[in-house]
Amino acid sequence: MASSDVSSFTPPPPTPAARPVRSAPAELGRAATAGVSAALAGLGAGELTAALLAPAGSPVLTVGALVVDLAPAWLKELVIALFGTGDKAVLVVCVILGAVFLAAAAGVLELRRPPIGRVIVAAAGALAVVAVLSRQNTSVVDALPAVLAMVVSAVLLTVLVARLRRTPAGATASAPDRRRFLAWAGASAGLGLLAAAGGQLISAGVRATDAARARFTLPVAAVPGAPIPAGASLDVPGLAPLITPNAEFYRIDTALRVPRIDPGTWTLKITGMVERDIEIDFADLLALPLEESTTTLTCVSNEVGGDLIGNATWLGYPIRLLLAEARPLAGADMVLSRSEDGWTASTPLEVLTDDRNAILAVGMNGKPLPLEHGYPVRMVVPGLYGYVSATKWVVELTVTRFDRETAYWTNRGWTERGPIKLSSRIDVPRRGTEVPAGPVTVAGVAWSQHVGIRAVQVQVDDGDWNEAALAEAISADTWRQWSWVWPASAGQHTLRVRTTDATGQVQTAVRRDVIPDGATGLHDIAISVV
Ligand SMILES: Nc1nc2c(c(=O)[nH]1)N[C@H]1C(S)=C(S)[C@@H](COP(=O)(O)O)O[C@H]1N2
Ligand SMILES: [Mo]
Repeated sequence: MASSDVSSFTPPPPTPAARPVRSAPAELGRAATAGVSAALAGLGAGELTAALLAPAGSPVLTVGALVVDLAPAWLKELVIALFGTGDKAVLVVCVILGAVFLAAAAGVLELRRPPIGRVIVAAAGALAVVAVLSRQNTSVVDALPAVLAMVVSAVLLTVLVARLRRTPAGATASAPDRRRFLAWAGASAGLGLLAAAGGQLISAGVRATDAARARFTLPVAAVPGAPIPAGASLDVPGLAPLITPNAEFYRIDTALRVPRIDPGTWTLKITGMVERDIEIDFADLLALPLEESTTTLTCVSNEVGGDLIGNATWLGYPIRLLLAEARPLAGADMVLSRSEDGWTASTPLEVLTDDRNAILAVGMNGKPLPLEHGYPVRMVVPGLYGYVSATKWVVELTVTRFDRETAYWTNRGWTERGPIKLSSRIDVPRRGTEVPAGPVTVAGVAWSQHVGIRAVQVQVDDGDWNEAALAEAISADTWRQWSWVWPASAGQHTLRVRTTDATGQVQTAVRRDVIPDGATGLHDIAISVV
């Protein structure tokens, strides 16, 4: 019997007459939902990327800033008059509402007139890229969040609208295709909102850190550093300044994003092979009698003649005094320091317990540590290359043994111990420059941290070594300036420098690469005298 046939219970396929239902408000609503969901996913991806990698590239904030720049003065005044200090929030809400409206339109158009929806997404993305790049101090990296937002939105818009087309018009809410579309749209929007919220949390942390650093005034040193003798600094233009300004101090680290640590939550743990675990917070540290000391930091990757070296006056607390409270156990020979972002350095325990100025530093040249130099707290250890000692953003010291633990760079082929090698550099005249014949001042720096410099000599071509005049020393832990007046004769010449440390060891001329424990060889420069 035909009437008992199961097929008679399935709804008939839509007849051509049913087609116009595609334009039903419900259908358009779903298309708008597709557009908005795709846009939320894209914006979330963009905001999270910005928070992680390129804070200057937040699509919402840069488009907002562009709107501010383009808005007529009367409108800005009106917004400020109406909303006061809430003006920024109003702006952000307006940008988001604008984006939602545009996204809904893009969804509808992508369904009805493809690919206009995608064209709208691409145009919005291009606008965001222009907004980013038109700001000062932004680079191509800052455009990444906007590009990513655009790509994610466009792909999801295509996917969602394709799903929508597969949904029979007028299908019930429980139809599988309908449900699948709603699941996709919901997941896109949900993940986007989550990512955006995550990005907000991260950048709120950033703002809190910056504000805390701005409010923080360094305590006065309980123990002032050795005074810097007037004669330590030579007045030679072009010579590296005795104290390196913070803004010019070399920066080396593995941090893609500079860690932002709220000093209110910062703590340092001393643990491992100790009789007593210790944990101190920032207020505890600042309440200790802080000491000032001038120490020259050097990177093991500094090539002969390179500039990965800088000298600063640090304010901090001796690590040996904290270790003395923790009481390292017999057999321990190393301290593994760890930064907030998981970087590690292995420092010989004896270097941190002898009487040198190995400190937990909070101040650099009279200022709180700059963010990129380790705010709020870093290690500074005279005599060792940075990779085995100068942990920035430090949060943990584990007392241990070299035969038990290894550190970030020692896992990558660099040696376990990293004493800084005796070295010297010519700063003036600059390599490759022309100087007039006659007396020419040659000057530079020499260093052998924690040992000290006894002499510097300069050689012209293959002639005799000439004694340079040494500037006064601050201490054995800092570099020393030197100068020599060269009676220069016309022609092409090579100037070469070498130094002798306080123990009488002469700097070797043997050229070695920076791997695995620091470069050796003499710095020379070619000069033409006219
Ligand atoms: N957290 C952390 N600390 C770090 C590093 C790093 O990558 N991460 N690099 C070290 C290296 S190799 C050097 S040479 C010094 C450089 O310090 P500066 O950037 O303040 O000059 O920091 C050291 N401290
Ligand atoms: Mo380094």
